[in-house]
Amino acid sequence: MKVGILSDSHGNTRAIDAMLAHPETRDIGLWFHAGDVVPDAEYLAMMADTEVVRVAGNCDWPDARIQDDEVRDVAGHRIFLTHGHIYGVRYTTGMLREQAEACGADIAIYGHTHVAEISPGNLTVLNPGSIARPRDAQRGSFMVMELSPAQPPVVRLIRFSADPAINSRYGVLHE
Ligand SMILES: [Mn+2]
Repeated sequence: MKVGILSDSHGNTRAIDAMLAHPETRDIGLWFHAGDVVPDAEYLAMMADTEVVRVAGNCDWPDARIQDDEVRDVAGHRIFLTHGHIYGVRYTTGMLREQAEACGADIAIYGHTHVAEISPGNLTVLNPGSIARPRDAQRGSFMVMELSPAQPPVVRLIRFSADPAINSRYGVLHE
């Protein structure tokens, strides 16, 4: 199962359009949006015609239908999704890790920092960065993850720009 991961799109649907134009996104069966903002997750679900698991970020309006955390079982893995601000991720991912492990997750996804992270281990911790307002590079980023039962997740960070001229200058990086 191929899963897409993004966060912190902050209303930039042009960046979502550009992401969906990337060939890596064609066969994604499920998306995770780690918050900021939920309407973007709804836009993505409509444009990709795929379910998007979403959580509330600190920039999202309170909505009883949107939780702070979601837990989803996919292809033999348990994924914990949260924006991260309620776990203080700007300082440490310790509290986030504890909560994910308490849920029995082997993969934790968060956002909020706009800085991408891939930390493998018994608990794989992932932050896709921001597709709209990156703080770790000039260009935004998202992730694709291949999940198979009893296999560690295979994760790739993809950097791209919504501006085709910038992509042709730098190429689309796979990290
Ligand atoms: Mn945030």
